[in-house]
Amino acid sequence: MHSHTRRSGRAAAVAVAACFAAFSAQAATVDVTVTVQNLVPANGIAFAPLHLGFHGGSFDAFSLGGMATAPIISGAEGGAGGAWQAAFAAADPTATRGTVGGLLLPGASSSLTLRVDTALKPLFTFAGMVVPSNDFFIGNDDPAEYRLFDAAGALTLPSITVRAGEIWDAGSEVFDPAAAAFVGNNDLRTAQNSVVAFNFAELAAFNGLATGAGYTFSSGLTAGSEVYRISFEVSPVPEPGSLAMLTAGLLGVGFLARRRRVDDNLGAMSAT
Ligand SMILES: [Ca+2]
Ligand SMILES: [Ca+2]
Repeated sequence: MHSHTRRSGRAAAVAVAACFAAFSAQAATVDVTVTVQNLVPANGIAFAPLHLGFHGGSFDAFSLGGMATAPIISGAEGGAGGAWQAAFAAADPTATRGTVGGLLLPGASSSLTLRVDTALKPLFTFAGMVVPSNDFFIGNDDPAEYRLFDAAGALTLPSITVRAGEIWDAGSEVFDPAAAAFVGNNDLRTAQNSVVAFNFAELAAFNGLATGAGYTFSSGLTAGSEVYRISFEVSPVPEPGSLAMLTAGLLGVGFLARRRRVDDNLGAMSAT
């Protein structure tokens, strides 16, 4: 009778281990909530919607010292980002892409949840226009700069904080308040024909202008000022397939437990 119990116990343990192994094989896919926050004080810079993607590393939208091309210009001039999204999709067809937030005013935040395969897409890339400006943006030059997930699928980088000294000038549009988004007519532009460079000091040249949100702009930034944060939160996704296997496995354990009781009863009966 005791040997029956031990054998049934081992079988149950094997069944549980098997179904949890099947479950964790699917656990590389998780729901990731991306929260963006504008960290600057009132009356400072705002941000256009953030274009973002989880990916494998093959999309590089721009480089320091290089001419800005259509993808990053579409993010930096006006913020629409259509060419950025299209170029990302072409370079990395399996990337999980999205856009979060509307016009993100000082102090505001916004969130988006995406389902991400952390094994195939451990890297994070982003681009968003800074306003008021003609062609300023935030984004990562190196596609591999932000690795969010380790090989086991654990989130190892819970947030990215952007400082004023990391704001880019695309070098594609000449500084001109009359043509700058948020304070002027964004449809006007004069080609700059320069290269991508760091530049936040020029933002102060918009001080005193009325913004599209109704406040009078005041930059108030130093290079170390935190201007933007992107935070990540992960929650598990039990997929229907693995959930069914888990349920079947647990039902199997129930069956073994019932059979053990029957075996024990039979043993007890034969002993009489
Ligand atoms: Ca680059
Ligand atoms: Ca410029």
